[in-house]
Amino acid sequence: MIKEDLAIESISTMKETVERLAMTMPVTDMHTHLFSADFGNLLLWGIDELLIYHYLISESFRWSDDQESYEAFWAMSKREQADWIWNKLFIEHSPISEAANGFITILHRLGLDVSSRNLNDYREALANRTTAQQVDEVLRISNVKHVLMTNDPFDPEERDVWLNRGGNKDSRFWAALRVDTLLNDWPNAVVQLQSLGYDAAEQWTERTKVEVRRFLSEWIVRMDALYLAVSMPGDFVYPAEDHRTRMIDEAMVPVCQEHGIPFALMIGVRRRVNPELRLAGDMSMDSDVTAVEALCRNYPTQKFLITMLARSNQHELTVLARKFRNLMVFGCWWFLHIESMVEEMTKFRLELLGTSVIPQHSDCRVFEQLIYKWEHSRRIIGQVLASKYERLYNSGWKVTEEEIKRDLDDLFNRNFWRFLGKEQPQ
Ligand code: RAT
Ligand code: ZN
Repeated sequence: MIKEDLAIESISTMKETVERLAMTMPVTDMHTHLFSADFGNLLLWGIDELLIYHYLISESFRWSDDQESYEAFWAMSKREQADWIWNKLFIEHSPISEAANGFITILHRLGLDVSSRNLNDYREALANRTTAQQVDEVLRISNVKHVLMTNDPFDPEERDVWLNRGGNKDSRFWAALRVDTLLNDWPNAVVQLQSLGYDAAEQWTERTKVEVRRFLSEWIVRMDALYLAVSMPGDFVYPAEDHRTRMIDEAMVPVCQEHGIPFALMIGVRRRVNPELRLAGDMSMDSDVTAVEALCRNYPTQKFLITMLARSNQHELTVLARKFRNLMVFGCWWFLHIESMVEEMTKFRLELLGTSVIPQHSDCRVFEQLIYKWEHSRRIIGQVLASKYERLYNSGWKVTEEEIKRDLDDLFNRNFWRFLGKEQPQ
């Protein structure tokens, strides 16, 4: 029996409490493409970077005609590209889409005058800030406490930071070792491994296997990587008589187990359906949830963090998480990171899994995006959770503020850290 004086007595107080806590509780953002300031230019921030976000690039081209070539866009300077996008999405049309609306949320929360619509004023307002100041300010506004990066040792600029410049020194940032090339572009991976001094060959020999394991282990240790991560095409099949299955079974899972870390798979991308859009040209596709099922069943002691890109896969994936405790469903990824999908997915996830899910990650590429991605998602997650408490309340079950905090903390932080088997850092 809860102490009567602690129970929240009215539905409206309960809703206010959930909303307030959902908006303000510190969060762990378990998948981003952000970096700490230690990584120099790899950390993107500021007005122009925000406007040339690839989500906005593809939206802008909806308004361009045949006269405006893709090449002409890519030939422009960043500032010119930003001007072009600003005109298309904010001046000539209203910024209704999630990503365009997000830019407005950012301006608003940074204290800029949204109604002026003066892009140069916004640029100037941020011009005198240092990267370190902006990182502190954005983490404060967004209440993001821990940021997981996406770390690829095959990227020469990034590798240099890890090998020669002391790596990440900011305790708010954490590494995740990204392994896409090893799984999805093996011939290229072999060349890279060889150039880094690993004795790997295109043929999957015993020696190659040992060397791939050595590469993974060394980088997990060097980065203190919290998990291994890959994004996979929708036609990923497992198990199969192919390179991916061998790589997973004989190198990646054994190394994850040796280091006691989860393996994150983000499944359902179809890369470059329009190559002219470059990074903005990727599409989603249906995936086969049975690949995840087989992984979870084959490796009951290996943890898998899974998100999928197609809306059509979401329900089945959530049901699968009821069957396997080593499966943690996370985030509303990429094209699903929009108001309506976050609401729909959060609802059925809570209905099927209670609070044993990681409802969101940001996938930010530009630092200030933390502000809008988290603000928009927190609001929806808070509303969905409140509606669940309301149903309980109507049956006489009252919650306390401490219990609301506990539940939100599970969703926003603890489910991730617990799944890792780690204490949540202070
Ligand atoms: O969300 C994105 O920005 C995508 O381009 C991808 O980076 C995706 O999130 C991924 O990690 O593969
Ligand atoms: Zn991503």
